[in-house]
Amino acid sequence: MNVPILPRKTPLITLAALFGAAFNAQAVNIAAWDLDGNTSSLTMPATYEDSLITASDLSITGLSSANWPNTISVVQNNGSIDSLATALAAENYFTFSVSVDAGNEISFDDIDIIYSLGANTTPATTTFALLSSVTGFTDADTIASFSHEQTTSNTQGLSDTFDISGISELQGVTGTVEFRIAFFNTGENAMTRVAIGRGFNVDGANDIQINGSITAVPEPSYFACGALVLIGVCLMRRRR
Ligand SMILES: [Ca+2]
Repeated sequence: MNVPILPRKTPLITLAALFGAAFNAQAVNIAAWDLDGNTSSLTMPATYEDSLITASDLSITGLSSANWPNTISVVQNNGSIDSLATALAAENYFTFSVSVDAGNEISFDDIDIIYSLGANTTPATTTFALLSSVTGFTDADTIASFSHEQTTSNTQGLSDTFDISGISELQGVTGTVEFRIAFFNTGENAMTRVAIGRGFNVDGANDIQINGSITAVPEPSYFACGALVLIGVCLMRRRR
C-alpha cells in the first residue's frame, strides 16, 4: 500500500487542530478539600470541584478522631501497624474519589497534601502510600509514596506531593476513580496522631488538591472525518 506523502506545505497546524486539541489541556486543580474549621469530624465534603467533576467526601473509617483543629485527624496508638499490608487491614487510610462527567476523561498529574503528625515518643516516622481503584488496593499496588521522620512531639503544616503523572492507568480515565492514602510506621517509634490539614492554623488553602486535566473524549467519527479531510487536501493539491 502506498502511503501518500503530504505536500511539503501541508500546514502542520491543521494536524494539530484535528488531532491535538484533545491532548493539549494544561494541568489544573480539578478537586480539593480544605479542612479549615473541622474539629472532630472524620468526613468532610470537597470544597472545590471542576465543573465537569463530582468529588466525594474525604473520609476515614478505621480509626477514632484525635480532635486536632482544622484537620481530619486520627489516633494511631498501634505500633504493629508497620507495613502497608497491616495498614490496609486496619483501614488506616484516608479515602476520596472523583467522577468525571460522561463524554470526558481525566489525566491525573499529582495530588498535593498538607499534613500534621504527633508522636508521644520520638523519633517517629510515618510513610504515606497512595493507591487507586484503577491500579488496585492491595499492598503490592502503591503508585506513589513519601515518608516523614520527626524528632519533636508535633509537626504541623507539612507538605508533600504524590506525583502520578507517569502512571499510565491514570491517564485518560473515564468514570469514577477512588484514591486511598494509607499510612504506617516505618521508624524507631510509632506515630500516635496522623492528620490531613494544618493543625492549629486556619489559612483558607487546600489541604488535599488533585491536579490534572480534563478533556472531551473524541468520537471515533471525529478522527475518521479528520483523516478524510486530510486526504481531500492532499488530492486537491496534487491536481494543481
Ligand atoms: Ca486549609
